[in-house]
Amino acid sequence: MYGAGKIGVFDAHADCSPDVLGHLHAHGTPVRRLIEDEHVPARNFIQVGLRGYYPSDELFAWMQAKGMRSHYMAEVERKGWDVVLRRALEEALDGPRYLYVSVDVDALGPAYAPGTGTPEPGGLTTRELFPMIRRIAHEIGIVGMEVVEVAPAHDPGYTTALNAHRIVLEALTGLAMRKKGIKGRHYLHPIAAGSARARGRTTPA
Ligand SMILES: [Mn+2]
Repeated sequence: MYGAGKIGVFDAHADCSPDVLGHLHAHGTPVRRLIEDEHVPARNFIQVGLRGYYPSDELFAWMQAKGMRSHYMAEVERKGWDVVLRRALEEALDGPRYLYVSVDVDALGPAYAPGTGTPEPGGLTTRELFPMIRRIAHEIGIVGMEVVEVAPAHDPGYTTALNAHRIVLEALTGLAMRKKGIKGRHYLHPIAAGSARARGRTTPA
């Protein structure tokens, strides 16, 4: 229906291996397949949250050569979340009109999402990810989204399920704001955000 658009991916892993133990279709290969089979141009892939032992130098080189736009946690460490968030939002606005968002729950650190197959320390916090998802849905608009890699068997405290659920709600909130015609960047309810109180109002205007 929408054709080849853009894909915004939140993930600890680049998932662009040519194969996993000889298997072409495995959880570490989908990005490679999408690009090599020309479903989505590489430059329309925006990745946020990459870290850990992956990718290898070889994959680094492949990703660079293809022109993927990848944001590693090292970039967050160096430049701060606000800068990376702004860049990723700009990239999401660039190019094709349609944006699909894929959230691998392991983009969050294991403190926020222990229930996943390949947890990777040092990830995003919920306070970083939630506004990002809401802002993408509101300011850029999305045609679809998914939250993947929640593993209930490893999630005894429901932390991962709660946060995965909230990721979806943040996206729905952004879509609702868009539908309602709320304009501007990083809109927050003035009372909830403290602005109304700062002006001496304690009840809704
Ligand atoms: Mn992952």
